Amino acid sequence: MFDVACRDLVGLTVDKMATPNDLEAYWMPFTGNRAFKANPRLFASADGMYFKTTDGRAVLDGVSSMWCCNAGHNRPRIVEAIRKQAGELDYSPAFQIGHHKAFELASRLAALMPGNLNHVFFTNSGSESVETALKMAIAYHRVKGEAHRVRLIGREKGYHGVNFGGMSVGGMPANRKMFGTLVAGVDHIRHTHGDPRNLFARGEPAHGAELADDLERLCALHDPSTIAAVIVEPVQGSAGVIVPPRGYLKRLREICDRHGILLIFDEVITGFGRLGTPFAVDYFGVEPDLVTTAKGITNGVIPMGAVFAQAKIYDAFMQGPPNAIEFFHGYTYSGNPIACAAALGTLDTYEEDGLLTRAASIAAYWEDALHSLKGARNVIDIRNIGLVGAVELAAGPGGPTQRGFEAFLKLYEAGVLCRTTGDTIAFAPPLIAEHEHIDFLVDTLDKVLKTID
Ligand code: PXG
Repeated sequence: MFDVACRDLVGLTVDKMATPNDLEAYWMPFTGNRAFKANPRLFASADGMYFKTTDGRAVLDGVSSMWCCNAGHNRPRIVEAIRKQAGELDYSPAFQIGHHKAFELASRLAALMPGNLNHVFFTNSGSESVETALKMAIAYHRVKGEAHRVRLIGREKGYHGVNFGGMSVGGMPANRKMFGTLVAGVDHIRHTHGDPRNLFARGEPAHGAELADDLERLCALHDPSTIAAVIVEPVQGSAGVIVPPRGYLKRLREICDRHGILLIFDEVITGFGRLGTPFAVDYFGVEPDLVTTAKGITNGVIPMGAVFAQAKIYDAFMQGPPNAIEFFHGYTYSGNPIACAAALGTLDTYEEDGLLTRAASIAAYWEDALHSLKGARNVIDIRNIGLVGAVELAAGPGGPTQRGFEAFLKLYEAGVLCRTTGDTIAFAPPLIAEHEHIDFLVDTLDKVLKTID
């Protein structure tokens, strides 16, 4: 049974499936399992900008898969690094023992990040990076003698992964509503989406910096001395590419400083070149206290995440007897050798191809191409920054998500992979994208939109 299922799944034709149960055992994440299994979409291989489906069609990767394959697919340095590492040191304990590549990687990452963000804690995903950063923030205040700072503030429409902390500070209702009371002591500032003056804004919208002042409302409500940290995505990704109003993030930083609150940037999507700078920290010129990353750190190829902490945070923990554990946190796979090798191969690739800044040189072309869809059927907003963008459709007669999902399916059939959230179609092509890829993506979307009622 297993052999049959495997052979058919990798054997390029789904219609040869032995029984419908061949797809049954796998409970797919964030997927309509029954619809998918009735009509599966399966990739067999990937190279550069393209996937190949099991029935031999090319699909342009319009969203770096899940916002992670920033250098495109099948990059030789990454493939070779993984292969070599597996035969050399396949695993090494993460606690009380080290290996060279984890230290080398942490140093290289720290050198990429501006300012004082020069200590790196390894995780295995964006969700784990977020949990790690939230725990660091609360524990930091405690080791500094401010154990009263325990509250965490997120933002409406925020996405910080799916574990309990990240879900609690997250602000996407569907991701929260099934899961009980979540973590206590969490509140949310308002999101920045929907100001009609910002519709079809190119890059950072002009209006709404004052929405950052909503943090003052929560400070007044809870007493700022009870707040440990505020976490935001510099650009909200999952909620549909919501670009911060000009000046908004600076203002958030100022308010945090005023009240001794740590600021966490969740750069799981914006990190590693997405905005045309290595990190959003560079793009917006705002230095948070902690930065969470994942995805592009290994080009998506091996699970890995990293939290960047300012020296003042690391230093605050380095007290007590030197052999005492300073931070009771970590994962079996923190700094896994194969993940480190993949990340080093990824950084080499980014450096050799200049990818961490390449989006800056293609952003204007991308912006013009995407905004050429203004006026297309059902399009009510278009947003972009760096090499990321979204086209928002009005909800259809079947309710929210109907048009969005139809667009996703039709784009896939027409050879373009996107992500949709509600009725927003999001794109974040690999940073190796050329004009011809952008043209194909936008032309295909244009054609698809004409077919959606
Ligand atoms: N923070 C942010 C900002 C994210 O975008 C996570 C944390 C969690 O990462 P992990 O590695 O635990 O999944 C994410 C993940 C989408 C989509 O298209 C977005 C993510 C993942 C999958 C799909 O909306 N973001």
